[in-house]
Amino acid sequence: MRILLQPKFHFLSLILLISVISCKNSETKPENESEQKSKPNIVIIYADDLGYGDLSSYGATELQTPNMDKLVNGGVKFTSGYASSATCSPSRFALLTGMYPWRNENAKILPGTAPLLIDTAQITLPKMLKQQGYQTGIVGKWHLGLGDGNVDWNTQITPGPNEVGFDYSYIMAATQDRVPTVYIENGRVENLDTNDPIQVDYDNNFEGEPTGLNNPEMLKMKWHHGHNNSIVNGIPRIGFMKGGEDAKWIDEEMASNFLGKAQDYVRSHKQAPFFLYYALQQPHVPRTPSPEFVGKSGMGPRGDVILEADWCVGEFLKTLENEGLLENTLIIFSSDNGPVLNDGYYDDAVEKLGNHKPAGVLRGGKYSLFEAGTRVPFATYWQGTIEPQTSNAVVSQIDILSSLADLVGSTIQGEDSEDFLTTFLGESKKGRENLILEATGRTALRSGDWIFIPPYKGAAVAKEVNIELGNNKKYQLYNLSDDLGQETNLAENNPEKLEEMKQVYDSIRGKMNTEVRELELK
Ligand code: NG6
Ligand code: CA
Repeated sequence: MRILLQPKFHFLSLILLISVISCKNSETKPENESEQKSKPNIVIIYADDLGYGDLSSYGATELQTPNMDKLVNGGVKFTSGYASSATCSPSRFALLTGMYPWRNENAKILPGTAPLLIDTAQITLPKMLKQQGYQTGIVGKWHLGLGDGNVDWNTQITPGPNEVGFDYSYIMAATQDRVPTVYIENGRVENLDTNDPIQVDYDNNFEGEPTGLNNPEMLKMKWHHGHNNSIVNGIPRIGFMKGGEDAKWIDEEMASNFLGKAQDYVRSHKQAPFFLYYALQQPHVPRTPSPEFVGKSGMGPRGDVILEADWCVGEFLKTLENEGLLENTLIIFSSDNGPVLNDGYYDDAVEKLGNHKPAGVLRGGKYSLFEAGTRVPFATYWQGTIEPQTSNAVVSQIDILSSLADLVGSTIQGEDSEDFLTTFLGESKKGRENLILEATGRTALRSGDWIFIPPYKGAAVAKEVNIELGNNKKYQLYNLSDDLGQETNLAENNPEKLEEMKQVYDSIRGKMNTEVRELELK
């Protein structure tokens, strides 16, 4: 039976209807179906630096990503799904808090020693779900700071994910290219030998310790820009670290290690509703595929780790299936920011790219205010509940908090988070009217099909990564409906539209912001 929904038909009413129907056929339906539909397991699979064009379901022809495609093609495929930001920490902050990252002046790419970015009193996605009876876990990349800024890595590290709503955490502190290069489980470094304590410093090296800069002979991967501090597993990193030999991760095993922890979490928490934030570390640098994936893409390590990430998604889905949970689990799949090729190591990402277009038709990439910085693969999948479809609704990861609150019966709303539950479930095509996009502290506005970028000084292109940043001393205005690649700046020919966009932008972002910036440009 196909139930046609009025736009305002609420999802919970649908559940009621379904439960009434299922009562009549009680021999074929599980008794707790209504409970399962309002409190499904929730999984967010979140990739790191995966671009809008990196998936075959988003148009890639040179790479095949069948497992991610299963989520995208089997659920709602969002064509205008956004991360809040063009870099990691701000996007993760927004995902977990439902708040624009530019409201928090510390929401920038964080070093491994940064203090916890989320206030422990702040409402978060896992806290909200916990209040509704969920078990909550995170496995993978954190990059939201830990402790108070003066962490002793050899004792309990707190506050961290466990203090902002996660019952269970198995994380890397920052990024794969930043120290400390260790796994942290519930605030404790895994496999730490207390006789070999860990020290971390982002300013000064520890005496006598080799670095990428001074000891190129020790490197199996060469640095291109940055990334020339401590050497771990032959890979030079950002930041200095001493000790903790037994605790150091092996890069090539990271993907399967995180996968195993995510699978364990599902198996051991399946009795009651759970929320798992599975934050993949690929295809961020350093790109270190496991031996099975080396050379598999023909595109060098970046392509190989995308295939490996796809495999991880497939294995993870198999676990849900084998445990009988696929029909009772809402999966949200996305990426924290757009793609980058050379992000600081010589790894053939540029040289072996061939015809692949990591950003698809979009302009820019990671770090950019142009579309490819923040517009990312974004899909919601719930077998048996969400009908496969494509949606052009503008949605942001910021909206996940309020939307999931609606799903599980919470009244909590994130400060900037809009409730698009019906859109995420494929029952409506309504999206945001306005969305502020952020890239390394700068902001732009999407309103309808229009993009407004205020003037910014600074380089037009970030040379080392070879990405157009979106900076221009003039106002920029693009109409995405016929110019998805943002080639034609309509600002001068459309003063009225420009003014309208400026007003909306100022009303959200604050007029001060515009005035200060314009003054700086003079
Ligand atoms: C940059 C790093 C880059 C990457 C990025 C964070 C240099 C020169 N570049 O500062 O390699 O680590 O930070 O990426 O150090 S993110 O996806 O976590 O935001
Ligand atoms: Ca990232």
